[in-house]
Amino acid sequence: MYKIPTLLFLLILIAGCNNSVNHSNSDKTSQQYNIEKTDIKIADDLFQTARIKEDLDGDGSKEIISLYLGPILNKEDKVTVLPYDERHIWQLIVYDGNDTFPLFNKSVQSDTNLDFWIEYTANKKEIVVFIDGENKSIASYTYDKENNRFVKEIKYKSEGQIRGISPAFQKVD
Ligand SMILES: [Ca+2]
Repeated sequence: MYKIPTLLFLLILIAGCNNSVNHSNSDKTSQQYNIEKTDIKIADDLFQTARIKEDLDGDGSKEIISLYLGPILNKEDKVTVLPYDERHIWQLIVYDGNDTFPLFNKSVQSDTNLDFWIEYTANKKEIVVFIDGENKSIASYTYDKENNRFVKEIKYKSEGQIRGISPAFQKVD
């Protein structure tokens, strides 16, 4: 007797949930991706542009977050970034002991810039990645302790390029 109304209620509930996901604000898109630990070798012709130590998973020891750019020419102690077919490679890697998590690993147009920083909220630490280039986006990466992986969430994305913006950002309180 109760099965059909219960099923109907569930179907309405599921339809309602889907509806709310599909009708997100068009100015802000939110997409989530899981980043599993993956063995990765850093190519010799990549240059480390930034390195931060932070305890992202709360186990008391700090992970290393490294940003690489390439390919480069390292000649007479002078490092030059070479556009290869008008493209650059950016890699953002989290090292946790022997585990590596490639948060970002892409070949992009050579005028693309990438910067990252850590945002501290009450109960989590987010790695925020800002990409300015053929496409620009702001994404956050948080550690998912239960599944030992990172969750990437694209907060904003757009086409076009920001010009003349200062590379130094400050958290807005
Ligand atoms: Ca840790």
